[in-house]
Amino acid sequence: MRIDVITIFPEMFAPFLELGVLGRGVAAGLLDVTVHDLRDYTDDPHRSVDDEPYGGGGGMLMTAPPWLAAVRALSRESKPRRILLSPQGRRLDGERVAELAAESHLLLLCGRYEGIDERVIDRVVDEELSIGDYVLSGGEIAAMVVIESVSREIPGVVGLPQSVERDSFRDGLLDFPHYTRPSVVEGLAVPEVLLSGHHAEIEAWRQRKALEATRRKRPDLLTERRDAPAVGKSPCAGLEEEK
Ligand code: 4FV
Repeated sequence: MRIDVITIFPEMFAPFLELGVLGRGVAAGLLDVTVHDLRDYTDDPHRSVDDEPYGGGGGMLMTAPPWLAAVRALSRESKPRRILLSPQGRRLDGERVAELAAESHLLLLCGRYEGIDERVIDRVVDEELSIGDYVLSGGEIAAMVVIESVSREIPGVVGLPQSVERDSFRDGLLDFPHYTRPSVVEGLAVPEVLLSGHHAEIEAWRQRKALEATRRKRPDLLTERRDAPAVGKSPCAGLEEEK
């Protein structure tokens, strides 16, 4: 997968693209991410990218010409999915991440200031995407959320495929609790079943705990599931909550 990012702060991405699971995926060529400076697409000596909003209202707005030039320049070879990170967008969720991971080329537009001239959206944006109902000072962090979550869907990026398979939300449930050494922490022991070696019992216990955690922390996920068309055997079937 190819991902291009347009921003006025390209330096924000360097460490993010070098470290951890994502860094290894990029180094292994499983995804190729290129970050572009919007100012390289300005044609004035001051490389300016913002101006005052018509109609007043304070703050500055990003002007259209640099964005139109940048997006068109980066859309010549292949037709990327052109995504503006913005609070007006559809909320990013696991389902949309999986869909985006099936694309061959993403072009992520990171706004700053009060936003971008609407005519950029009219002319060269396929989709607006939001990471949440709050206002950031820039789209860069939202773009990183997209890159990180989509990269985990690319085979080989996350070492153990089953650890992605078991990710929260994968089957609409939150994750089950995890434990590692030491076996006792401040008097709190690891649940016996996990030391039993009985894989079927461990699996059943994990399913029960995942359901319990979802009911307690995100009951909305269960209503979503209940309304979703029944596909195959529901993992909740016969799983009475452990008191
Ligand atoms: C945002 C969000 C977000 C709005 C104005 C950047 C800022 C500034 N992006 N999900 N929430 N963007 O707040 O994606 O230009």
